Amino acid sequence: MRIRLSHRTTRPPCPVASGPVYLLLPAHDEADRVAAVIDRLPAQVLGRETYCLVVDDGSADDTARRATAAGASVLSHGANRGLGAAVRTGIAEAVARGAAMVAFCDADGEYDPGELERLAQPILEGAADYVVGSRFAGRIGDMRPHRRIGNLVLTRALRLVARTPLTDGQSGFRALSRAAAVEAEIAHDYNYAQVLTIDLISKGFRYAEVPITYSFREGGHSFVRLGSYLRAVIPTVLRQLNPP
Ligand SMILES: Nc1nc2c(ncn2[C@@H]2O[C@H](COP(=O)(O)OP(=O)(O)OP(=O)(O)O)[C@@H](O)[C@H]2O)c(=O)[nH]1
Ligand SMILES: [Mg+2]
Repeated sequence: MRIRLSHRTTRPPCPVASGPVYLLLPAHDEADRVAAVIDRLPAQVLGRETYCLVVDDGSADDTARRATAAGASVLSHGANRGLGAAVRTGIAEAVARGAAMVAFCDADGEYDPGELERLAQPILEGAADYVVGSRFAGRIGDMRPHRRIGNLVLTRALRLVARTPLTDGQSGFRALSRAAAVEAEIAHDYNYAQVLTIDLISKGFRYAEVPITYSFREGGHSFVRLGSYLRAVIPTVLRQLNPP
């Protein structure tokens, strides 16, 4: 049984796509926070128009209405399917709408869409296909101590598994070139953090990191619980590493 990716392959880089930039926000019960996140999206990055797409994953609150009022397009799952499923839905929709690049971040205000250009630059200049905003290479305003330790331990594990010197395996702010977005497969509905990175690196897409700013959510509820997190992620990663 494999516990690491086989040695890295790289594919010939695809030309940079033309078209707009999409910021996707997976959202579950973020009515009080989502509009402020949308408001921080610049109208353009590097000369490209930006659009905001919110995937409302069965929220019981007013998330969809508040996001629409703030100017985003809203896709609704109707029922709660999970963060991985929501990002999968949003990436497919952005690709269908002609995105040159698809970025996504939490809808709870922990990440700043004002920093989108940092993630966009390597992609729109043709230097990378998959860019992760690293909190540990950037500035962390507030992160609970047990979260910090958990993030560092899981990052170290992913670094070994993916054979990539990454510094933030669980970042919630990422961007994909159009080519990477077309081929990305999120292997389970639960989340995307590890499975998306393994998927894109195993397909030979070029990885890059940029420093970003992070501060812990000021309201609402986190869905992350370590026990259920590991029970969901570990079997899926092992299946990814050991395809039939
Ligand atoms: N689609 C979907 N999104 C979710 C679900 N649970 C949370 N989210 C959203 O996914 C993003 C990340 O979830 P969080 O709970 O913030 O996860 P986290 O950032 O690791 O945890 P915190 O640091 O505590 O916020 C947020 O925008 C949530 O609204 C869910 O079941 N489905
Ligand atoms: Mg969050």
